[in-house]
Amino acid sequence: MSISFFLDLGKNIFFLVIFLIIVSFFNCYFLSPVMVSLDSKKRQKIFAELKQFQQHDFSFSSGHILGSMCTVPQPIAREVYMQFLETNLGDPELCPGTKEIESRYITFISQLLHAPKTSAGQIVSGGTEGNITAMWIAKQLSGKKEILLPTSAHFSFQKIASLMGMKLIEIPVTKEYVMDVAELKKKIHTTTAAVVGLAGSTELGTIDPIPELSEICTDEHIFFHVDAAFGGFVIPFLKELQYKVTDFDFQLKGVSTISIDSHKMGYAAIPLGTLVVRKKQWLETISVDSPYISSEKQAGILGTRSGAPVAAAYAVARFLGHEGYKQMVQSCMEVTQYTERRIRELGLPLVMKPTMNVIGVKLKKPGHVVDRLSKKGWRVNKVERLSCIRLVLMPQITKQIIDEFIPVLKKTCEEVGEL
Ligand code: 0PR
Repeated sequence: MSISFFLDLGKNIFFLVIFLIIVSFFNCYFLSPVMVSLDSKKRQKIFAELKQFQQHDFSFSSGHILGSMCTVPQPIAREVYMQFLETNLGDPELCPGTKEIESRYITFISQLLHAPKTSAGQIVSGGTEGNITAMWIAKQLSGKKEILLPTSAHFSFQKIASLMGMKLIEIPVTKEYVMDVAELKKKIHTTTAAVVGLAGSTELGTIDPIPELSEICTDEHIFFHVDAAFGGFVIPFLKELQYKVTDFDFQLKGVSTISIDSHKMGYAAIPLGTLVVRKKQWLETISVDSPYISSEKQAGILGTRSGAPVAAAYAVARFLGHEGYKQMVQSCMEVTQYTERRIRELGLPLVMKPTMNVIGVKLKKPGHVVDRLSKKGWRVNKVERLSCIRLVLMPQITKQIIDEFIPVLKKTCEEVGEL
């Protein structure tokens, strides 16, 4: 072999090495190591792996989830959620645009609840955080620790008691499953920090006698929180649709705070709720100095929090508008009445006539029915306390789905001796 061959080879190797150095410099400089390594094969592998896990999940779009207070979000929410994925409302100066969306969304919620001009809203992750925040304010304002609440209250209050060293005093419910006002009156004391009323109970969707509770709390100067996590997006529209429902919002002057969830009947993506407080200055009682970020003070529990669910919920509200929500509630109620009729026809009793789109079906052993239904691909909730199963007729549930479900429920009840 001639010497020129070796010279050429050396030259080629030299150029190859230079080329590789340039490529690796380009990769390190312009692309992060993570991006470089995420080639399409690796992506596919990761997606396939995740899909395997996801296959085990029940999905709302299947129509087979009949016991959840959440729903498949309105399609616009999905797109907007992705668009706002990197926003952080915990540092509002980084995203003044998203902050503006948040304040517009709070205005929309406040108007829905007839909040006064003095009010303010605090975005929260859902009903649990809404209740915690409300009770935190009540504790700060009153310096007291006792919470009077119906036996039907959501279990998030147990967390509140544990977190804040507060004491829960349970008030029995009447035979209509709402808080017994006479019993409440007996329990009010100088140590009472707050009264809690439900506008859409978890188990049956009942509404406590909020107007009477409001009056009592006004007279006694007691903080009154309304948990409207579920009913907040239902009751205003039921009223407009001429259903007879109890008043629950800020038009009642004793109402101090209301929590309302967008990820339930607000048709938005998880996690999102709002706590509206009657007086803006109350938020100062749960604020701390936040010297390292753009806002001087930060109220509430969370620090870093995504703007994505807020923007998504705002888009849903803009898309549906008041009329859209009203139609959605109307159609949920039609499906509820249809379901009620079909269940009664089976010979199964209901716990009570539904107030909103939640039905309790009385059973001897609800747990057995729930387990069997689950194996057959249908999800409903068991409520052992009331010896019933709970169906929540969310927007994705149609009469056709109920027609599919009823024969399965009938057969299941026959198998376990309920029918
Ligand atoms: N207040 C009330 C009246 C509620 O019903 C709930 C939740 C909360 C507060 C707490 O809300 P977050 O869970 O958003 O913090 N009620 C639902 C329930 O227990 C929660 C839920 C939703 C459970 C969807 C299961 C499910 O698939 O049914």
